[in-house]
Parts: sequence; structure tokens; C-alpha cells
Amino acid sequence: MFLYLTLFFTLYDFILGVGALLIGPVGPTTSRASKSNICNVLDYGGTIGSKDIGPAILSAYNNCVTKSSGSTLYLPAGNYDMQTWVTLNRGSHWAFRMDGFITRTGHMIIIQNADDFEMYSANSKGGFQGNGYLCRNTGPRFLRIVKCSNWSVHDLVLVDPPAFHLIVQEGSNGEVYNMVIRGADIGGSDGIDITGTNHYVHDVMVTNRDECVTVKSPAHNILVENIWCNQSGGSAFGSLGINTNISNIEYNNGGNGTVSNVLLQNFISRGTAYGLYINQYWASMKPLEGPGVKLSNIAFTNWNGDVVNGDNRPPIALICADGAPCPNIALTDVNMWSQTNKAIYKCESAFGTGVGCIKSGTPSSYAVVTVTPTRPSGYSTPTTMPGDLTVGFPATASIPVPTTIPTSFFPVIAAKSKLMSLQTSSTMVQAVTAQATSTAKTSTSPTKTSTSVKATSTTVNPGIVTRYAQCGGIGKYNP
Ligand SMILES: *[C@@H]1O[C@H](CO)[C@@H](O)[C@H](O)[C@H]1NC(C)=O
Ligand SMILES: *[C@@H]1O[C@H](CO)[C@@H](O)[C@H](O)[C@H]1NC(C)=O
Ligand SMILES: *[C@@H]1O[C@H](CO)[C@@H](O)[C@H](O)[C@H]1NC(C)=O
Ligand SMILES: *[C@H]1O[C@@H](CO)[C@@H](O)[C@@H](O)[C@H]1NC(C)=O
Repeated sequence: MFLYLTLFFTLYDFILGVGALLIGPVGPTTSRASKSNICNVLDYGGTIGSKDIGPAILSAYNNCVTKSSGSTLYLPAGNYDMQTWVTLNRGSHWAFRMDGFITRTGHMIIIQNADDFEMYSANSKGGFQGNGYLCRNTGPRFLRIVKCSNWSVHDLVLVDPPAFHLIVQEGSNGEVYNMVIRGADIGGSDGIDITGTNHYVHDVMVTNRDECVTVKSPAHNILVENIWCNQSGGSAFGSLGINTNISNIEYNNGGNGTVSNVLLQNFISRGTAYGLYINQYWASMKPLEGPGVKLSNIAFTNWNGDVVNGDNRPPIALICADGAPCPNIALTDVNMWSQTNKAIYKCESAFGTGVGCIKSGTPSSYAVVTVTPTRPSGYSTPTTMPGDLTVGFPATASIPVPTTIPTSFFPVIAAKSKLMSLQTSSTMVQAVTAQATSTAKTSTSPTKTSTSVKATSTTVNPGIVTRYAQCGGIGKYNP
């Protein structure tokens, strides 16, 4: 149920051995300390323990942050509820210091068209509780970073949104790190979904039962490292549809476009449902127009671990579209096995090296080839991490908020950046730390009438502003 991974996927020419992972700096262009104009929500109508901190955040943004370059929007430590959706648009040279903890009773936050932006909690305890169990999979996401440039989001805890946690939509030069994401043990609970150019995601733990860190189209020069998928579905690319353009991978029925030049290295999986898995005939997707997304130049290096049942779901499967066979798939030091001690590997229309079922030569379509390997000699019992879960979190009850963010997300590798709570305060702007006065809030607020919500939200085009009634407020739907 665990996948620890450091992976690199990018415009990476591994055949020639020359690689540029990221194509430029990521993160805010100016320092935290230079954002010294403090815009405290408590000065803009907010109170600790507020039933709806949304309007105060918006007011602090509109009346302070956007009035003065070099501002920090400050949410002091404490508990807040939030009902009103907030879109913070077109800010530049600013930060959102979120030391407080917000419980969703409506929608959450979109940061849009920001440049030189940083969102963090200085105490490494800020974040969101979404009480998603009260309105499961009806649309609202916690946090969207839409078309932002030169930004970072870090040291936040995201717990149980109605659907998906963090969406990075396009933009460039972003960095996401030192995050704990904890969702329900069901589908529709994606950890981080990312599109755009030159983004870096590292040192993140995701507990859920869907995508861990997923690259969607369009995406170029994305580097993902040291990700701890704790009881998660794994890290995938996709779903990929029409006009896919990823210098990266994955599954699809039909569709068109390309995914190329990908390096996936240093994975450890332990008791995962899937292992090393390309599937362009994913069962839950409807066939799309087109010959299939063209996958090419994909290298898997240094993979170790096991799946739960390797006869049922092969630890290695390379199922390419017959209309777009995959050239240059290379497996090196891949030792994937099964907890049942027997497994099959499967290939279809895949060309390259490193696994018994793959073909060499000029790519053309071929039917599924199944081989029955013995245990790879290089396989070793996967390493554990302290605090691995034995079961996932339920979909129908409140999920506990973790009290700490780890300092290591991959066996033996320390996180690249020190947690904010362990740093000296000189790296931060000074701000009065308010005491939390309210008791922890949990699920008291929304009474549920959420069954009526689905119908309205499914008819809406992606990206259109819509209403979600009880479980929403106002916000965007999709991805
Ligand atoms: C982002 O930062 C780079 C410098 O690293 C700068 O050249 C670029 O103009 C910035 N992007 C925007 C949209 O301001
Ligand atoms: C894919 O994206 C790259 C980078 O943005 C762009 O140059 C290229 O034209 C795109 N390809 C297609 C087929 O849209
Ligand atoms: C993909 O298919 C769509 C719809 O048929 C078409 O408009 C588009 O030009 C195709 N794109 C590529 C990259 O082949
Ligand atoms: C995965 O690993 C741990 C680290 O927090 C455990 O404590 C366990 O709760 C689990 N994931 C989390 C933090 O959600």
C-alpha cells in the first residue's frame, strides 16, 4: 500500500545521456522578508473562530495586498471555518502566510495569475480540513494555483476535500514541497494534479486511494522527487485525451498527441495495487477519437517493490495503443514482484528492452503477450517508513488532521528544505502570533442535502464558475 519514489520526468534526453531537468529557477523571485507589509485578516473583519473567514481574506487581499507591492496576507494561528469561496487574482510580489487552520463549510481558495508568490505556514501547521465525507466527490477542491508564475506552496496540511486536494493549472516556475495530504481511501481523492511548464514537486506525502502526484496535459519540464504515497493509488500520468502534449507519459483509449522523453527513476512500492504500469486501454475511460496518444522514449530505472497480487494486476504491464505503438521503452534495474510470490508481466504494442514480454525492432501493433517470470534476483523486501499506515482513511467519517509534517519522504533521504517550524524566525517577516481561542472545529456545520448537488455540477463545462449549494458555494469545476 505504499509507494516511495523519487522520479524525474522532463525533456530529458536519456539516450544521449544529456539532461536538463528543470529549464530555469522555480519559486518566488523575491524573499519572504521583502514582503514585509503585513495584511492581517484580523484587521479586515476576521476573527479567530470565525464561521466564515472567506470575506476577511478577500478584504485583506483587495484592500491591502493589491494596494501595496511586497505584502504578506496573514492568517494567524487558530481555527476558522470558511464558507465563501475566495479567488485571489493578479497579485504580484506577495505572500500568503497561513498559520491558521481552516475548516471548509463551503468552498476554498483559488490563487490566479499571480507572479512572485509564496504560500506557506510558518508554524508548519496551517492548512485545510475539508470534511469531504459530508459531500463526497461533488466538486470543490481545496486549492488551485491557476496560471501563476514564479511561485511556491509549502508547509501546509490538506485533509479530506470533497474532491482532489491541490490543482496546479498551467503557469510556470512553481515549487510545491513539505506538504502532507490526507484524503479518503477511495477514488476522486487525487493528491496533486499538475499541468504547466517548469514545475518542481518534492517532499510530499499523500495518503489516499487515487492519484498521488499526477501530471496531466499540457505539461513540460516537470520534476517530481521524493514523494511518499502512503496508502495511495500511485502516481500516474493522465487521463490523456485529445491533443495531449506532455513531454511525459500514460494511459488512454484513443485520443492523440504525444508523451515523450520521460525518465522515471528510484521507485519503491510496497503492497501497491499497481506497479510499473502503462495502460492505454484503461477500463474506466471511454474510447476517444484518434489513433491513441503516442508514447515514446520512456525510461524506468531502479524500481524495486511488490504489488498485492501480481497474477491479478501485473507488477509490470506495458499496454500501448495498437494505433500508436510505443518505441524506446527501456527498463533498467527494475525488480518488481508480488506479495503472493507469483506474477505475470504483460506487454502490447510496446518496443524496447528490459522485460521478457517486450519486443524489439520496428514498432508495429501486436496483441498482448503474457510471460510468467520467476522472482527477480535483484528484488528485495521493500523498505518501510516510520508511520506507514496499515489501512486507509474511511470515506464516510471525519479524517484526523496530522499533527506534524515529516522531515523525510523517501527512505534515508532528508527533505531538501527545512520545515518552516524548524527554521529561525529571521527568515520570516515578523507578525504577531495570535492565540487560538476556539476549540477544534469538526463537522458541525454542513447539514447534508448533498445528493441534489451532483446533478447540477456534472452538466457544467470545465472551468465555468458554478454553484454547488450545500457542499460548495461558488467555485470552479474540473479538472
Ligand atoms: C518569472 O521569473 C523570471 C526570472 O526567474 C522572469 O524572467 C519572468 O519574467 C517571471 N515571470 C513573470 C510572468 O513575471
Ligand atoms: C506542445 O507544447 C510545446 C511547448 O509548449 C509546443 O511548443 C508545441 O507546439 C506543442 N505541440 C503541439 C502539437 O501542440
Ligand atoms: C487531435 O485530434 C483533434 C480532434 O480530432 C484534432 O483537432 C487535432 O488536430 C489532433 N491533434 C494532433 C496533435 O494530432
Ligand atoms: C502515513 O505515514 C505516517 C506519517 O504521518 C503515519 O503517521 C500515517 O498517519 C500516514 N499518513 C499520513 C500522515 O497521513
